Amino acid sequence: MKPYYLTTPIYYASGEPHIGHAYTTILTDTLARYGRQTGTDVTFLTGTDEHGQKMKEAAADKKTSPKELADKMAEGFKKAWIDLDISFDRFIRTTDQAHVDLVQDILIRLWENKEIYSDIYSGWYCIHEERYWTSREVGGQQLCPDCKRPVEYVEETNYFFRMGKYQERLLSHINKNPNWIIPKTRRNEVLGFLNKPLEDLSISRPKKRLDWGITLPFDESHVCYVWVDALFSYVTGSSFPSESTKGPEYNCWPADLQVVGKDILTTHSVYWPTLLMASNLPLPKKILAHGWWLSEDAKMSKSMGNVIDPLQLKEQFGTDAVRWYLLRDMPTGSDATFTKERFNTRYEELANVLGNLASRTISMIAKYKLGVLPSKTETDLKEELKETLHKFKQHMEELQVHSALDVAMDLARKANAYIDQKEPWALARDTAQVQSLDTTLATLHRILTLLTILLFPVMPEKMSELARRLGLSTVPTLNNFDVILSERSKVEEGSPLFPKDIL
Ligand code: ME8
Repeated sequence: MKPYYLTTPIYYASGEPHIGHAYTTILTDTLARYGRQTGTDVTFLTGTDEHGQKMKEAAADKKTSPKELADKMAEGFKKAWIDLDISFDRFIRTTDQAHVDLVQDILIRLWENKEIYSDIYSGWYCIHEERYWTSREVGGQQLCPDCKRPVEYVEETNYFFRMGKYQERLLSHINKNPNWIIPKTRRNEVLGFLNKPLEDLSISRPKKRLDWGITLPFDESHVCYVWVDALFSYVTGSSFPSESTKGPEYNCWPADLQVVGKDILTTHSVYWPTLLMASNLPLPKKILAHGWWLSEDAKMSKSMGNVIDPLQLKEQFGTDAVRWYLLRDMPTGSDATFTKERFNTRYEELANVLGNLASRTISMIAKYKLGVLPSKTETDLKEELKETLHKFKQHMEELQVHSALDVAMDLARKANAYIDQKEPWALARDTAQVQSLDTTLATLHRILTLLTILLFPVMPEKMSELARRLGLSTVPTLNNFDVILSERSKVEEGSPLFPKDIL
């Protein structure tokens, strides 16, 4: 069976990783970890996009070569993802030889099958967005409609991919697969885009203007357009080289899920599937286009100079607090504004609801049961647990991570209310209530154990710590929950899981 293959965009290696990149990567990581917890074999790809004009200019600015800059930045991205506990299986770089070979193979195939032709291109080009625009799109002021920078006029021989001829096939695919692009609002945007005739796509740049890219195998005076090069990295990344433990034949294309920001939805839902159709390769099964992190209502981006460094946040508050805030505060698919106040509110929720539940439960088990609960104790709130699990799974399957987290926190709130209602401290004073005390504490322990499972994909470090304090050998999975619970040992008290003095 092919593993469940999911990808993040490959980020431009011309700039440092910022909170937007971190969000996409943490979101994908959470889905990957959740998949593994449900027993799915998961392969998770991320990487860096290292060719193109932007990269060349960034290198020139830094007085280095594009390759040297790419080497440095790829390491920086990898380190950032390791620091943020991202469990990627493979990191693809578009300068990897295997990728260059794959792109050239595909281009030859497309050229021989007459999917590519040469023509003169005249029009406007935005270096920053690495794309051409029509006169109508750039308007009288000649500004890029996306990044608002001045565009330049170019007239050059170019190679074009016959994208237009796939318009009907693409439309029919989108219409037949209502969940191929989610959320619905984004799907509608793509359908709107496809209402107009789909033009062919320029897939080359003359080397006299840009020499930093993959050479076209049928014309050495051109390099491949950076987006075409970058998109195929998902295919390169799906096939693992022979030194990998997974063996030489291992290939997990098509992707089961491609997570992208809404800024790059057209490239992923129009350019990409049509290129795949022309290459006789299957389409990804699903594309999730999430919203933007904004800073005072503007998109957070390096060029706007309003980015937040996720590693700095991590230094101050710890990895899990950053992961939690980003996933908890942004409804998957919509925009959200990053503020320190929201960060604090979400962190306080962790401390007051989950941290409080954990410390109350563990200290009561330590105090009243010398740290050990009798095995096979009856538990309450069975329906609530079942309901939580059901809803949590449903939200995760619909990729509504924030709603899944909401459901988990609701259970923690209910458990706190259950403590107040049961008053275990009163039960502990009455010898006739031993059974009732055991049931209450076992219920709380069971709920916390379930919460370690549900919240582990978002907070792997803290939930591992909580599982340890609950006397569990490891964070259970949804499949071995009862086994791990039955093997629990003594609970361990400790300092608060989410100390508030860090805020
Ligand atoms: O576009 N909020 O790379 P890139 C949320 N190399 N997400 C954000 C964000 C924000 N403010 N800013 C960036 C590229 N992102 C190409 C991709 S893929 C074949 C090639 C995230 O470095 C979001 O996922 O500009 C967005 O789509 C991506 O970073 C763009 O990263």
